[in-house]
Amino acid sequence: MKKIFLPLCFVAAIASLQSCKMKNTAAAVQGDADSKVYVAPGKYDEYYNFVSGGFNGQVSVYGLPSGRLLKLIPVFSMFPENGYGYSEETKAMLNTTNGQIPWDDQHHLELSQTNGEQDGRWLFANANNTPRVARIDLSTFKTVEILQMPNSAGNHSSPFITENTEYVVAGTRFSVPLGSEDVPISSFKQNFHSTASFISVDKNSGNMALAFQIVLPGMNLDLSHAGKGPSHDWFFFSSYNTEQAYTLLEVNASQKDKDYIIAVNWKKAEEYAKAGKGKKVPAEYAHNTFDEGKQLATSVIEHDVLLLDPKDCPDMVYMIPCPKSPHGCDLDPTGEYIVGSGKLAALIPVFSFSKMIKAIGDKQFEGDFQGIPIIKYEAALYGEVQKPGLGPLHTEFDGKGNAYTSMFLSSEVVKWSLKDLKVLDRAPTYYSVGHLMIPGGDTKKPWGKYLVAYNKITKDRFLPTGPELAQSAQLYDISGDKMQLLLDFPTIGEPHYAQALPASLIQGKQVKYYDINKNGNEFVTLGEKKANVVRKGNRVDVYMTAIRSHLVPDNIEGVSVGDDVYFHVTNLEQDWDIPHGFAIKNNPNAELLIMPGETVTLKFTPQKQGIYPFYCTDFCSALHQEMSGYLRVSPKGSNTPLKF
Ligand code: K7E
Ligand code: RUQ
Ligand code: CUA
Repeated sequence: MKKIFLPLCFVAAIASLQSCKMKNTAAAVQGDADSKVYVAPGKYDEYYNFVSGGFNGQVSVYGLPSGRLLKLIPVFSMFPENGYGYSEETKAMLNTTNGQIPWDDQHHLELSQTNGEQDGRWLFANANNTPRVARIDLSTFKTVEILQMPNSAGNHSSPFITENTEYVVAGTRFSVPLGSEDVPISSFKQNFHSTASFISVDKNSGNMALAFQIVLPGMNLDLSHAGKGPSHDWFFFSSYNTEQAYTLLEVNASQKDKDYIIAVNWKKAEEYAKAGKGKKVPAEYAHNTFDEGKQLATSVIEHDVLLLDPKDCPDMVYMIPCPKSPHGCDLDPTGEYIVGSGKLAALIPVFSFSKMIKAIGDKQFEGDFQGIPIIKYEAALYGEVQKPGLGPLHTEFDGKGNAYTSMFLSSEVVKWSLKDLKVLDRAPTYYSVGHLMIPGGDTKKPWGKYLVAYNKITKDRFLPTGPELAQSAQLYDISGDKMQLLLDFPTIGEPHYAQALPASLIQGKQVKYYDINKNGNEFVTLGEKKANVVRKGNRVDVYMTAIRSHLVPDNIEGVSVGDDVYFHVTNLEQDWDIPHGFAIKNNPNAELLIMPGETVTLKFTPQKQGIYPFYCTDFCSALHQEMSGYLRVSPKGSNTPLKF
């Protein structure tokens, strides 16, 4: 969430709030905060913290409690550090039905779960702009799959998962016509739809497939979370703009006093899909997978999708009124309480799953929304948290009966009790917190201990770096009754949601290098003696090896202007942390970074004759500077013989 537009009086109130906060930024840290975040040299952090990159399209990984940056994982953006999106092997990962899209907006992350607990297998990430969902393998920290969503735009309510990772769910923030119909924008009500996509995840391989889409009225699905325990079969979305406005949204989409939480019985939907209640319709979308054996990404275009219409599928979708333009939609660890965070509301409504089920049984409805029954507010309401603060956005849980809600406008984290809905504590954030995160805080088993606030506005928190600043995150100790601010740390891009898990869940299964004997890349070179250069027409394949401290072959002649030269570089090292790099002068496809045992390909189509030096870009040994060579490019048609 980047910006919230508000009535002017609101804005003025907030402006004064924020400016007074700015003056006492240093006052908040007390006690033994320093020792609680100090991770001595050579020691490890306790948690991995995966943080969405927002408009940088990547995922960053920090250690907690130190706040140290451990890695950037490229997902929806090309990445110069390791050649993601530049190498021939990875280009297809960014493929869509509109060609390669090299930069997206990444908002939410979810770690895979078994029985509602983190299992450390995969991390799912959404692309908000061009609707996509990615899967990252946590043994390699590599993006291994990206699935595009048809019939969707603004893939915001995504990628939230069901309790056993049966499905990853993706909901549409910007309603659009199904397919690519040419209709007037003013026909929003009749022609525009939001969709909830249910992507099945294979238990063993993790491979995703778009199982079905539920077609909903035109409105904005914002966020979501799956049920757990008693609510296992259900999935909950927040919605706004149920006014169905399509212009001047900041005013027109905030007129009603309530929008809705949308409750979807996905088990029922699954049964309807199996029973043939859906309609298969044409829809083109890309499905990209990275085969870790072949070390190659391929992209397949799918051609249809199964749509489920609530009109044909009774008892599948219900709506619960929720004040006012709800953003976060969060379920507590027991699966009984559903917290809607009305970003313009002065209270936080908490709904009860068991009351909701009873209300459905007793038909306690107050009409319908384009055919979807609306449950009476009071019939599903457990209670309201009164005066929690201004601008509630997101809620996480500590597993000890407490909820923590971020307050964008009053810049604070508010702790409250699920039992009696009383506010227990508040801690200021610097400034304007968006998401917050407790390790495991949206699962059945939160790990508690820490909370991180990901703030939207940084201002004076760090040394100034011109107009563009890093984003500010803040770490709190939540083990006691009162929250204690421990640490500020800068983050990359604009973090939205984040996840964290104990390091022990994934630390032991990290791949350290690839076994060269299992390298299934079509262009692998198994040993320097096999290094080779092969010409077919104007395509030249260079089978090159890299090992400390030379590239083989290191002199290549017989290439002409306009040839497509493919450097297939195999890193022969069989040891942890000995990558080699590869770069050649004047190549717009940039560079490579090759992990031990891996083969990666760089394409180069020289446009001018001359001598082109190439070299290893990663300082790999005392003779790293010597790890270089020359390519001779002759004029077109010169017939210089191949020599290497
Ligand atoms: Cu609140 Cu995109 Cu999750 Cu940002 S959204 S804050
Ligand atoms: S070289 S160690 Cu360019 Cu000095 Cu790097
Ligand atoms: Cu290999 Cu430097």
